[in-house]
Amino acid sequence: MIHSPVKMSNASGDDDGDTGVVVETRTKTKRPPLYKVLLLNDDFTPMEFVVHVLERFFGLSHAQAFEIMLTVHKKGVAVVGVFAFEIAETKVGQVMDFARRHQHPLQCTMEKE
Ligand code: TYC
Repeated sequence: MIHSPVKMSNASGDDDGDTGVVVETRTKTKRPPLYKVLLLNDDFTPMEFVVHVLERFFGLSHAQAFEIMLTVHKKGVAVVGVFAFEIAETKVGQVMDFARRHQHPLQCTMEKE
């Protein structure tokens, strides 16, 4: 016997409940807010210490670190980097801790971009 490819309606109640309505969903992917990490100038922290901090905790080259240190020294403040909240928080903590352990008054803060 040959079966013909015909979709059969029936009255036997085996309907799958699919009404055929397609509901499209839009996935809203909000990027997480970013935070600027700022380094502040003071009159006491040695320049070499600041350069070391920038190399150590922000992965900057010596030249980049020196440049940012000089910007802070001349202008009072500079953005060192921009990160997600937890990363920024960790870096601020690492810098503050390191400065305190070496008895330097270096200040590092963060603010929402
Ligand atoms: N002003 C400091 C000095 O003359 C150097 C310095 C630079 C300190 C940057 C802090 O974030 C800073 N020794």
